[in-house]
Amino acid sequence: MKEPSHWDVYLVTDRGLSRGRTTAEIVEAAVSGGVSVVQLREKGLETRAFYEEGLKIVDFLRFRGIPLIINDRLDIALALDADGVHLGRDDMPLAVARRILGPEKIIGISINTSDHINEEAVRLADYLAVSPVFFTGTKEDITTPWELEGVKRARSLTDLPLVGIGGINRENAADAVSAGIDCVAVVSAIVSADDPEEATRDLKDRVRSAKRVRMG
Ligand code: TZP
Ligand code: MG
Repeated sequence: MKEPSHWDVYLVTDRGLSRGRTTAEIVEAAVSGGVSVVQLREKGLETRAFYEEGLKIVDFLRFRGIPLIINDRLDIALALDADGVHLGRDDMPLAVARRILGPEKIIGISINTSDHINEEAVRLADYLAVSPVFFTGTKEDITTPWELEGVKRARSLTDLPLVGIGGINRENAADAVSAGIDCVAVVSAIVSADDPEEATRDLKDRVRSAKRVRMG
């Protein structure tokens, strides 16, 4: 199930921005639109509620071969037998997470500066999330955006798959890919869209065409 290099569109959930639709409804729509991977991100839930949210989507995704990544929480990922975790700079150290989860699970790590890419533990990750690519109001504690020049720099520093997150939408997704992003991760561009299925499909089309151009 390790295929981050083939991902195009990565949905990161946010119940608060979903305009009254449940996370399960958003996930189903995104899957119909061709999403490559889903991250369950629940900043405000206690352990039990987070686990129960995961239960609502884990079998649906597994049955369709779409990886489920859990934000921050290794314990929840293990409890659900999810496909992996996404770790930020304040979460479990990558080497420890890899020891606990083993070689098969997917581990993604957020990269906020070029220095982060050069850290030794980074080679234990399956993908790097270039974060944030652009300014976004979705996450409060963002660092300075990479912008497209920064993405090009990040691309030159690693061969690992690069997931871009932060302020990506249908207008700029192709630019992010041309600069070196392999997969666009979005919250609001899907969860807040009038039609999350159509939004996913459109993002996917744009990412795939930009990749075709990049590959020549
Ligand atoms: N990590 C870095 S930026 C971000 C996260 C979770 C939020 C991205 O949200 P949006 O709405 O796609 O800009
Ligand atoms: Mg985190």
